[in-house]
Amino acid sequence: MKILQNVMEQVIKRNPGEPEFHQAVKEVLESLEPVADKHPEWVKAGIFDRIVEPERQIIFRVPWVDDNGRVQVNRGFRIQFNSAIGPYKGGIRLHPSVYAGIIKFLGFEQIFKNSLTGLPMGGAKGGSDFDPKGKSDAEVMRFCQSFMFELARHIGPDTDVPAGDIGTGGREIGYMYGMYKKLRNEFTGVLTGKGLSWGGSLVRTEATGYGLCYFMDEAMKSIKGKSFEGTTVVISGSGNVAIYAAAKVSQLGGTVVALSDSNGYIYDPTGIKLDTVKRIKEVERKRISEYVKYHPEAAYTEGCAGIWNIKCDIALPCATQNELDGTAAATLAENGCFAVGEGANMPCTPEAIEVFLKNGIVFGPAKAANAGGVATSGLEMSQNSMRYSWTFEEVDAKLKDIMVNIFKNASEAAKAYGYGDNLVAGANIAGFEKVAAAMYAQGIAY
Ligand code: NDP
Ligand code: 2IT
Repeated sequence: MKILQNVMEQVIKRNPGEPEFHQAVKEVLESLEPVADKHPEWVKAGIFDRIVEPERQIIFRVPWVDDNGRVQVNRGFRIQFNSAIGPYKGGIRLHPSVYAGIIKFLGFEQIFKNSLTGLPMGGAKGGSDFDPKGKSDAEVMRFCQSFMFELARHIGPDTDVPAGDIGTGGREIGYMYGMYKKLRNEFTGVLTGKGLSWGGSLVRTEATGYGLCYFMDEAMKSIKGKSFEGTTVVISGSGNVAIYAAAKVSQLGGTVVALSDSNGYIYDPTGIKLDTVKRIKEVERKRISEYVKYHPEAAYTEGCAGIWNIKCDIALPCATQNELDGTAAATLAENGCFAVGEGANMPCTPEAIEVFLKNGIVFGPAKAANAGGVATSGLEMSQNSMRYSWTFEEVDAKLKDIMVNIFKNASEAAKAYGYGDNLVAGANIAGFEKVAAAMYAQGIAY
């Protein structure tokens, strides 16, 4: 449709040199063609033109002092993309690759993901080009405090509620929360992923990985009559999402044989021992290569891309964007892989997704499949507002319900618009329709 092509051209013109953002927008707009046909009133109200332009973009200086007394300067971002259905919500990424294009792609995807959860949350993302790797706890603390010193004035429990992402876990959320509280003199639910003794929710740590497995379990069951039971599973990454996806796969009867980090991957045909991985990654903060010291039956290979050559039934990319390309997808298909679930955000390239869809592989797109993290953040916000805590079982049951519902809504939307079992289109449409209706109802002032 000409109108959506014009929107895409405008995005490229306004956001030059930001290929990740272009990629994320292109995929969504392509899915939305039949929605634009069905809703000329949304086209007329400029919903498509408005939804690709962030409501607000904040870029700021983050100065801090390293352990040698030297002043370091990083760049901080918070992109508040859309608040049509609730306060802005989304994680903070700390990684040297962070620039506006990464935060925009993540913030844009977050709009639809948050909508899919069924909870009242708008879309945002933040971060910095700060690299936590190799930094002392004290350096990480000084960075986080400086970052929050500026960010605090732009966020609030009813305005914008950040959380974790790559490089931001419990430690970083703690340092940021401490600074926010000091600046505002308020104990509120302004961040999620907090510690359990100071307002955090049970299951938030496990939520993204667990949710990914709940989603894929439902999708495989409905589309192929299959489950995790007895399968061999390859998972990339070895951070928060990868570790708890691996834990849930084991609980559901599958065997995880590989994990990775940005240096390389481990292959343990007897099944990865997760206690060892947790100790190496969560406690010691070391490289995944250490694993073979404790388990000599496993092999370590330098370079992370080769992980997709391992024969498996199910692949769960849980590291970073564009980590699985068309060639890797073709290898997975040839090796008999029947399901792929995106734990990371946009880990599969458009060429890879095409291979999966053409080969009838059950494909769970990130917006739907990894929404369990932010959904449980939404549950943390609810508990904070009530000043109450649900049990592990209560939160886990709600998470599972939400993931099953996301599958149902994405699947129904795909079918309703003639996309069959294409959950990419289904998730984009189901997520979009709710936000578009809210924007339409609220008028054109923003
Ligand atoms: P972590 O920081 O805990 O772990 C990230 C993992 O991915 C590490 O193993 C890291 O390896 C690897 N990785 C990061 N960047 C790269 C890169 N450029 N190339 C290769 N490997 C890389 O982050 P999370 O587990 O929280 O996040 C992983 C993915 O899941 C991200 O895409 C994130 O946006 C997404 N996500 C996270 C959610 C959450 O709740 N945390 C919710 C939904 C999605 P190394 O240590 O070598 O850098
Ligand atoms: O990509 C994501 O959904 C997250 N990093 C989690 C965001 C959140 O607010 O919990």
